[in-house]
Amino acid sequence: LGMPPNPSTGGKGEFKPDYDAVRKVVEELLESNEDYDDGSYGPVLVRLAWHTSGTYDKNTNTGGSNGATMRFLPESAWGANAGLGDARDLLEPVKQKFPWISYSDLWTLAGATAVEAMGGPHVPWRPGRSDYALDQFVANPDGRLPDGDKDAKHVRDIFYRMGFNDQEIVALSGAHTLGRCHADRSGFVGPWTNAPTTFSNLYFQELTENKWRKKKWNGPLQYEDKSGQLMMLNTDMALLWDKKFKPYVMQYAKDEEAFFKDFAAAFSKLMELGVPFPEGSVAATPAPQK
Ligand code: ZEM
Repeated sequence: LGMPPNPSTGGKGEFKPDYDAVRKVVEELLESNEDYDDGSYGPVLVRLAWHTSGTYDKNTNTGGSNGATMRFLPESAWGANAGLGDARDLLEPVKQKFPWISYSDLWTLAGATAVEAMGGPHVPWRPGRSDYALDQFVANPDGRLPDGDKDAKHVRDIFYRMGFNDQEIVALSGAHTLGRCHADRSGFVGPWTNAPTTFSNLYFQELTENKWRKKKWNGPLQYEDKSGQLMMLNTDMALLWDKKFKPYVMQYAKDEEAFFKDFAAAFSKLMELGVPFPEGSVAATPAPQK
């Protein structure tokens, strides 16, 4: 606390950043406001970690979580990032408490912490991101994040650009077991599952076992189940309709262990895209023995 970030300038007592202490404070924040959505900030923190990372373009090696560029306009005001101010604001006191951590490390660590705290797998995470100053980078163009009303080709265009394959795309999409859509953020409405604050493979079970039909309303194209309570985006349905995506959807619906393992690997990879980890930095810490 209040210690210099660089061990080499830390004087006699060597400074060791305590990332577990950061995790603990994030965990305490998750259910600190029972009036927020379904009672947890977990889902919106996972979405922050995803959107800060999902700007990555492997062809130009631009975008990604390094830099925490969502602190600045225009990225902070992209339509795709609507509502993520809640997540950034929630983490601001954590940044104040641990000034040595970068925003980019904090936002991704919070996402990894939230997944695990909500009952999901341990997501391998390592530090090493730094925050760009405003004059240190070229702003990412808008349009790098996916649109929910589009098709499988769009989903592939977006995720292949980051360097993911079909299996990883389906695994990552399982994050929609968490949280909900908000009319005032994306225009879509409702949760994907009846347990939006628990990380599980329920999203895939709903996708494959429930009956989905177009919602009749004035809002954007989305699907609803018979109860009208649960929803799917067109991009969610596309996973079921696409011959190459579907086998993974079926597998994850049946095998939660396989989903957890593949999600943890893909989410960890997502949060590391474009991050210049120092030479010799070991691969992200593996899951602890349980
Ligand atoms: Zn989402 N996502 N997402 N996503 N997402 C929303 C909410 C959440 C897409 C999408 O358009 C939307 C991934 C992939 C894709 C989460 C995690 C991850 C919402 C609702 C939309 C519209 C936003 C709102 O109104 O608040 C599309 C089109 C995707 C790919 C094709 C991936 C990958 C994710 C993580 C690994 C999460 C956790 C939420 C819930 C947020 C909340 O506040 O409850």
